[in-house]
Amino acid sequence: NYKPCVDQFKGCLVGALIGDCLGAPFESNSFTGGISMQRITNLINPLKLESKREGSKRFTDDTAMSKSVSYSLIHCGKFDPVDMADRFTKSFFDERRGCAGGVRDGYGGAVREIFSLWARNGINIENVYKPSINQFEGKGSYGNGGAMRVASVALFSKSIEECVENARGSATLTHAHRNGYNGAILQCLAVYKALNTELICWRKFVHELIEEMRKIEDIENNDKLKLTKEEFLAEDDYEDFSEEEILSEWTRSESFSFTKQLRVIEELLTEHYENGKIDDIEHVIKLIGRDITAAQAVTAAVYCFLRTLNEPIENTLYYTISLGGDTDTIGTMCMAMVGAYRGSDQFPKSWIRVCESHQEIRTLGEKLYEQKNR
Ligand code: R7I
Ligand code: MG
Ligand code: MG
Repeated sequence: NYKPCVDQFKGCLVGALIGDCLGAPFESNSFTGGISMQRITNLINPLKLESKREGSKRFTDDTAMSKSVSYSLIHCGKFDPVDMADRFTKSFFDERRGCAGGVRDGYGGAVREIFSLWARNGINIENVYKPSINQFEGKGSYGNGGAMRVASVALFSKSIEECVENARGSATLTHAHRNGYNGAILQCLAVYKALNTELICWRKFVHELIEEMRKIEDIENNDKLKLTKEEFLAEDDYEDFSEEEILSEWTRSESFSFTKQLRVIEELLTEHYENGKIDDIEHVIKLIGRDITAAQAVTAAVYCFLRTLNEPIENTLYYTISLGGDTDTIGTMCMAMVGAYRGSDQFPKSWIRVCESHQEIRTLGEKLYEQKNR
């Protein structure tokens, strides 16, 4: 029975911080192609960053909210929705007041409304989930915000079952759409497995995630989820749509499931590892995507992690950023997996040093380790 060490706990949170801080400058939300490797390595190769000031790369909402999740779990010793919501709200408004050096970048539009409602109405166990449930005509947000902040839930939880419950609960505070919280569950399970597997085999890793998500998404009992992507597309005329627009329709549809997208990941990885196919970023963008939905971003993070599993650790972030789109968030999720698997010692020192609050983040990893091993 494998027992992860403290460096993996630190690595998970430090990785998430690096992905956010170094991925953020590349974030784009328009339908543009990938980003060239040359541009990426020019800007963030470890040598280049050695000359930058310590802490000069600022984190965004991804890390701001992750910190609240970590502090809440450490303080309460369990997932407490009211305490967590309270920390999200305080951190959002404190930073807006300039307490931490000015406005924090990047919060989603819908999630800001939730903070305002919590601040106005007060937070208690009866009303804490109401704002998120009421969003988007009662459907809830399918943004990736529940998943982007879930890594420490994986460090904290002691079993798959605990991961599922805590990830669902913490994500639903702001993301009540099925894809919003199921994406957080998938991200949490991927980090949990990365942390607790001594030697990862990509095929086994994907298989196990498919089996877990099949149960969680309850595919067998939902007729819409039974539709394949091809069957879904056959129901309408998408002739004038670009491939990325078609993917957007699919990933926002009622027929989307993570289970199905994990099978797409499996196929892409087979092409890469077994058939020796040359990488085609545009192909990956068309099949998986990389936008602000949990549906696209979480699957992209899992794919990038497994695609670069045995390469130098820098390549994982370079590859992730090369997809373009929501680079800070896919970066933070993917690098949380890498860090949980390989430990914080594996990251280039200059990468850690340039990130804002890297000491504080490392300490949070240590505390979560101590809490689990007490
Ligand atoms: O998901 P969320 O916290 O945003 C996280 C992203 C990350 O990339 C961060 O780095 C940051 O850049 O933002 O915030 P939400 O506001 O819940 O969701 C993000 C956006 O997705 C919303 O502002 C909406 O534009 C869109 N969205 C939806 N649109 C239509 N219908 C989310 N859910 C829906 C929906 O159900
Ligand atoms: Mg962000
Ligand atoms: Mg983002």
